[in-house]
Amino acid sequence: MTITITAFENSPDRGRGLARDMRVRWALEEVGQPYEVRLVSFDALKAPAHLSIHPFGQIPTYEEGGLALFESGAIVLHIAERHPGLLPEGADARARAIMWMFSALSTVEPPIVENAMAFLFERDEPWYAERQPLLDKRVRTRLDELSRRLGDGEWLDGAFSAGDLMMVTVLRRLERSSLLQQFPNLVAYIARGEARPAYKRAFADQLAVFTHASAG
Ligand code: GTB
Repeated sequence: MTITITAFENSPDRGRGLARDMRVRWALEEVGQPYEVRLVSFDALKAPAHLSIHPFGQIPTYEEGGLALFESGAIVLHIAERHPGLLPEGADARARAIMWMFSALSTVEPPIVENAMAFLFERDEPWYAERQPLLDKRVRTRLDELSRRLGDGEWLDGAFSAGDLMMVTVLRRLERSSLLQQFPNLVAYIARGEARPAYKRAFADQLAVFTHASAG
């Protein structure tokens, strides 16, 4: 059955692989599942056809036969549960890998996104200068806690899992931030994720979309 995901026709990240289709592409590459990509414009995201799949009018979505999913976490978990390679065999280790997926999405990602959104949309507001140190602090606290837990480990819990895939994609949003540089083990952790062949294939494919869009 063909797998089709959606991605931005013209991603505002200009090919940096920061939009959330990247984690789905990476997961599919890790498990060796071929997939097709339907590119969606910003207008099409809010049109009835896309809203019938994604009620919030966003990317990514995932379609396979009669199944249609939205939410990158649910999609990556679905892929990891159906195909070997992203979740450990043992039930306890599997539960912990899923725990790290949730942790990436619900504990680490929110302060990072909040900080990025404030910079993008609120930096001209008079109160931004006062608020910004607090936003940085919230991110730094999470990075500090995560860095302590990772220590000198290669991955978060034994072998590479969907938990690492999710955490690396979340942390990549900080790639240009000085906050991340204060935690060399997290910088090295991200680099290990990015060095995986499956990551490289996924990154190249999303970059090709941007290159093609900007040439056309
Ligand atoms: N919780 C959902 C999930 O995990 O799937 C969030 C999905 C989401 O935020 N999708 C964004 C979207 O479709 C794209 S990834 N936005 C359009 C809209 O809401 O109208 C977020 C994103 C966008 C751009 C950058 N960037 O330019 O760096 C990074 C991340």
